[in-house]
Amino acid sequence: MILLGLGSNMGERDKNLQQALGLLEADGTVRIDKISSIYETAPFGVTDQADFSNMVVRISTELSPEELLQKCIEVEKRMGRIRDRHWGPRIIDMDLLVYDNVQTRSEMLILPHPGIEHRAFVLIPLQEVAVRLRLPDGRTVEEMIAGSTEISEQVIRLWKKVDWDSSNKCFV
Ligand code: PH2
Ligand code: MG
Ligand code: MG
Repeated sequence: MILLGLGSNMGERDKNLQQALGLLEADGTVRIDKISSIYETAPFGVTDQADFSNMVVRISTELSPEELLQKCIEVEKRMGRIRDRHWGPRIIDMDLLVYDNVQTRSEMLILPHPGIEHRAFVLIPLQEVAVRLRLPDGRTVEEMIAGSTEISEQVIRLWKKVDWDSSNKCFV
């Protein structure tokens, strides 16, 4: 199971998510299998910035984890993302959360993503697309949500339920 987390808090947030998914699928190396609803979430970490739209998607690809990360960075660049402030406002952010059972800790890429268990904006949408997911330590998504007070303190609300139309590369 390969999972990506997407977020946007600049411009037309939902359109940005849609455009990112379209670009991700554009060259045929990535297929989107399931997408979560879009959630509106309070900024986490750096809090003096606008609310985010966040979602999680499950994909299939023959790309390696490093190639997939590169692809995500390319999409972010094509959409005009400028990396200035760490954790600051962004048009689009695409994070590789889980890649099958791969565990890695290189300078470029940590898998599974170390933020998963701390972030409601990842765990709540994850429930929709990956109920059966277990992290390498055996924990399920439900257990991570239930076992954490920090998660229940984060502000997150269901914003839009959407489906993905692969042939037209848009939300329906
Ligand atoms: N991403 C961050 C930092 N804080 N907060 C929310 N709500 N959603 C995000 O996607 C997000 C964040 C760094 O990538
Ligand atoms: Mg991120
Ligand atoms: Mg990122």
